[in-house]
Amino acid sequence: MSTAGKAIKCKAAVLWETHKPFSIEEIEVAPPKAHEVRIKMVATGVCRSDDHVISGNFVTPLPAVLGHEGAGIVESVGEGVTSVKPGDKVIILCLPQCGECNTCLNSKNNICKEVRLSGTHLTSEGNSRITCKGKIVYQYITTGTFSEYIVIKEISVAKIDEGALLEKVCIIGCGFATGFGAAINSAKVTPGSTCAVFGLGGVGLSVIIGCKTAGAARIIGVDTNKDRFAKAKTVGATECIDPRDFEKPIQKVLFDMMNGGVDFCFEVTGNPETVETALASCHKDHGVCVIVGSIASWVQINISSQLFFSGRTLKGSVLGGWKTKDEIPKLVSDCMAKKFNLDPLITHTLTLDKVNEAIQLMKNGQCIRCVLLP
Ligand code: PAD
Ligand code: ZN
Repeated sequence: MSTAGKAIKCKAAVLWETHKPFSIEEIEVAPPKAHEVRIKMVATGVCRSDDHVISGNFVTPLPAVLGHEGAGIVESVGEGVTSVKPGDKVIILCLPQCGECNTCLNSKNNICKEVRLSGTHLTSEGNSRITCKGKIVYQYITTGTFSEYIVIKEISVAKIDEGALLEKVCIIGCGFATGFGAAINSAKVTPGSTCAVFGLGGVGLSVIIGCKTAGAARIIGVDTNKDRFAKAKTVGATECIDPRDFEKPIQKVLFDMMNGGVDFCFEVTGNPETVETALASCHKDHGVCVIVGSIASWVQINISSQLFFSGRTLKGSVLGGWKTKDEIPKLVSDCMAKKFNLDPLITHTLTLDKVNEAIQLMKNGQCIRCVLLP
């Protein structure tokens, strides 16, 4: 029997308060309104940005369904939806592409104005299509993929190849696209160059894959968790170092190793202190430093003015600079064409009801990406 036009009762992982575990709740997902799409989620990755909400580093209205890195199948569509239809395999875009705002019309930008206008809310009415025990449950960054069903705007979803393995390609929705694009689009890593990547989680390892794809000659992985080194080398790091193994500050180590610093450096730990370190690790005349790690909005960063008496560039990068609706499906096709391999990044697969275990594995540094199956 068709579920179109009716509310769907299903399970989701709801965060009621920060610093507390998720509870698996029965929720009600309303039918999609105009320009909205209801999706049956098939797989969703767990990203550090979800944990930033639990720990209070990202402030978002609660209760909420978190999760923003997912893939699924369209169940039904609201009026006026033209780019997807029921039965289509889709990837969730945690950064929308409305195609009409100044950002979307500018080839150099990807942070669609819709993400700022609507914030965490799904619609212009400031709503969510999810309720639990009669209360509105917000959808984190308009997505909320830790759920069996979600309703999102058409601009936040893209059709992908029929043959795509959703359990795998879901991580392209955030972690992979973010890291890979930071190297390819934001830094524009050049062939034969030298790179350093601070933080070897799912995002940092994806930066390494991007640097390798761009033809970098040396890629140095930097992490305080040595368990990450073998994996970093599998995906393309030429060497890995732990800052705690040196008496000198790590930026001096990299300066000496690389004759004045690396050509491209990436901060992917999310620590405010590492921003200055990563910038100082860049070549003083031409180094480019890209900040990928997310830092709480109220944190100020201290950077020595001397670092700017140089030719260094410091820049940010959101979701790898991709124009999401146009380009994320192409990344899925590239994955299917084996242009890159996501297997080393997915270390765990669990059912959605094990979401708290997945968060713990991430916090303990035991997993790279855990994919949850709703
Ligand atoms: P993760 O926690 O899996 O990986 C972070 C890694 O950094 C771990 O391996 C840590 O051991 C390592 N680390 C922590 N502190 C240090 C340190 N001082 N020196 C060296 N290594 C250290 O996270 P992730 O890969 O899922 O995400 C990384 C960051 O990227 C995180 O802050 C997340 O919120 C952010 C992010 N940003 C965007 C974006 O669009 N800019 C998108 C997605 C994620
Ligand atoms: Zn993410």
